Amino acid sequence: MQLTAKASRTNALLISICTPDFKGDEATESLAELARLVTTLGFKVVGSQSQKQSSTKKINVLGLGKLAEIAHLTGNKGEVNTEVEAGEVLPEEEVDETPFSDIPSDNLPFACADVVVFDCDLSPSQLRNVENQLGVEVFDRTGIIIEIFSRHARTKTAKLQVEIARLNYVAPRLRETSCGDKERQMGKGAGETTLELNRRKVRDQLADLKRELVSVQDEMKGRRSQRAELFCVALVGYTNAGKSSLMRAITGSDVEGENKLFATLDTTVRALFPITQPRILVSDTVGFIKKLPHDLVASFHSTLAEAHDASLLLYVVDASDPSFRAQLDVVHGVLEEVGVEDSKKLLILNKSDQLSSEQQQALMDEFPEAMMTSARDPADISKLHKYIVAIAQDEMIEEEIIVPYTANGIIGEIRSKMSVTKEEYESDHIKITVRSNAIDLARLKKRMQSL
Ligand SMILES: Nc1nc2c(ncn2[C@@H]2O[C@H](COP(=O)(O)OP(=O)(O)OP(=O)(O)O)[C@@H](O)[C@H]2O)c(=O)[nH]1
Ligand SMILES: [Mg+2]
Repeated sequence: MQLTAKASRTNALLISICTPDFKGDEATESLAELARLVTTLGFKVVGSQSQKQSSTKKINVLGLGKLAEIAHLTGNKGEVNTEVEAGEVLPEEEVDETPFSDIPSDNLPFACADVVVFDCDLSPSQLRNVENQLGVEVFDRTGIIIEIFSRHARTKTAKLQVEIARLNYVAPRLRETSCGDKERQMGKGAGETTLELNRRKVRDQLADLKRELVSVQDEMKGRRSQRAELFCVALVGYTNAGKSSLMRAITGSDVEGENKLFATLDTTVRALFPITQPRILVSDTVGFIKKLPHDLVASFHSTLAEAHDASLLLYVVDASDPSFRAQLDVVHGVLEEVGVEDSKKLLILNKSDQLSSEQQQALMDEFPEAMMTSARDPADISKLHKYIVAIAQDEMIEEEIIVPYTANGIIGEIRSKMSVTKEEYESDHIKITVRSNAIDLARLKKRMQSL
């Protein structure tokens, strides 16, 4: 599925299905997040509807009365089937309808919603049923997230990963819409239906993309192993928490940070600035979200490999967002799923400039180990820089090295790669005390033996 509606002129109506497992604040916050996702795509949210159901699995998702109501809001372009189909569970559980939630209702009555977006995942047949009856495009949460990822992917790896996830999402939907179409087409094999042809095309495309991805990933692996001996810090966290902003501030780089969801899809690696000896690397990673489609999690394994290799993980949260605790759980969940073991970690309560001093104090009482920052405050950035340097120093070993004056180039190499804490000049050698990681030290000793 691809968004065909023209984003700039698209009015979106959001639908929330509240179930016994998904209701109250959780459902309200999730709907607000869906509104942000939909806005990120350039749609205009014109309103929302929510309904209580026992599950999200009904063939029409909504009760028939609600469906007719929504059909009205979308301009009655489809045909609501009021006949109850064989096997359909009657909507007796359909109680306590909430006509409108607090998502923008200023445009109500809806001029007409052009698309309807559900805050849950729909099966291909549910999508088709609702679409037929409403006569407008219908999206589910995963479809919207995949579309955002498709639009924001910049590097080859991210594009390949997202395209694989998109095709996996599209494939079953393709099957449904092509069902029963026996028409012959160019390129079809003997006896092959359009459905089979389309399936084969997707399969071939997926195989090509996966092959390409493997070769790109091998390259990335090579680059990562070259950096293996350096101390690496990874910024991880929920989308929009401020990871890229902090990254930009502590590395003096121009990494993109934007007020849109999933601004970053590619891992960027930069050196901590002001530069340290040896260099410390910082990587910015893809942001997470609740109900991140499984395929996307899988496809971002390699992107998150940076976090996997990091010696220090900075968990960034937007402390001004009341739902940051739940967001942090999501981050822990995804990192666990991709097998990132917490090496050392620091919780960063970001966007502190949005909090009163009382709120800041309460959070520090709740999270005494955390660091409170505003990516906009140079003093906080310098505090974070110092913290990272101190942790990196802790990881290092201090050692005294005797370098004869005849050992050409070695002194320069030591000074450029290691942190020198003391130099004593003797008659025929220099005694240098360095702090360095074990790998660099072992390499240096080997090189000196061969002199
Ligand atoms: N007020 C305030 N805004 C911040 C702060 N840090 C980041 N922001 C804003 O929050 C928005 C999101 O910041 P990003 O740095 O793009 O967030 P991110 O975590 O990289 O987001 P993704 O790439 O989507 O995962 C931007 O509009 C930033 O300007 C902060 O400390 N205070
Ligand atoms: Mg970012």
